[in-house]
Amino acid sequence: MARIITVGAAQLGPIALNDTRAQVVERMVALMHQAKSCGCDVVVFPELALTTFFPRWYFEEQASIDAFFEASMPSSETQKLFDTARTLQVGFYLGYAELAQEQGQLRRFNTAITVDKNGKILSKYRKIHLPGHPEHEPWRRFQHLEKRYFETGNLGFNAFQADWGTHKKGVFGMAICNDRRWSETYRILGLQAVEMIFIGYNTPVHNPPAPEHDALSNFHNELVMQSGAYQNGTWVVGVAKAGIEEGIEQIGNSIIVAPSGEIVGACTTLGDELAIARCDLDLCSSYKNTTFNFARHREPEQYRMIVERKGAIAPKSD
Ligand code: CDT
Repeated sequence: MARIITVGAAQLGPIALNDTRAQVVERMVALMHQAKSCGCDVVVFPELALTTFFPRWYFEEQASIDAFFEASMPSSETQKLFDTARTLQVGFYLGYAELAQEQGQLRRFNTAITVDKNGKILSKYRKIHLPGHPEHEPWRRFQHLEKRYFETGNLGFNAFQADWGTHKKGVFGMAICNDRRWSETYRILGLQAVEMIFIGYNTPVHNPPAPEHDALSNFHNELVMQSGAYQNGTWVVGVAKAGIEEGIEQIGNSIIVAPSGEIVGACTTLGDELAIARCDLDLCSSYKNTTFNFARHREPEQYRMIVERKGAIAPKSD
């Protein structure tokens, strides 16, 4: 019996600086209702889905920064997402800025959670690859201050079991935005036999340090997720916060990628939109048991020796 998960890529259009959480949650709940009517088991929302992509702005006051963070999840403003999950029996992946209290210290992470059909948090991930720069760089048309506002995630890439219903059990993983450009993200999850990876993102079309990449931003978006899916025999669901947000153009191009590397579902607008696909998790084994049978064909000992011999880690630069 096939294990079919119907997944929704719940893309969001722009969120303005002064939009309230309640306004955004209403838009998300509308997408969840649409997802329910399409038979979805789970929907994937973008990275930092509850607010505008605030790392594009330099704020001096910590209080102004903290206004974008959630000190609890669910909070009074996000509780409606959890209630809707339970009522509709539709799970979700949600990206948000997390203000955590750990060992008596306030810590800030770019975080994602996966929530089951009963509104229970199944797993939490904190973004590991933080792009951008830590200091204000006034030459840029806009900033990318993730290295200033967040700490590197400290939870690792942990695949987890999720059971979305009869014949709907599988191994899932999460990543956030820039993580999708790194092969390690997929491979660490692939080594844990992941069958579907959820990824939310906010990607400006313009990359100030490398404007020559701008015209390739959709191509690169597809390239990394398609190759990550194929090379690890896993489904990948990548979802954007899209469109012109606070004057900055962000890519859409939310896609659902099969273990073959083929795109089987895609958003076509830059606004709130749901793309769906019926994903057979058993398709993963066709790749995991043949071309990408890790136990048979990977050569980790060789890789280790090559790295040790050549010192093959590139020096750090911007
Ligand atoms: N949010 C995030 O991680 N965005 C980065 C922009 C980097 S500039 C190419 C991304 O990798 O999409």
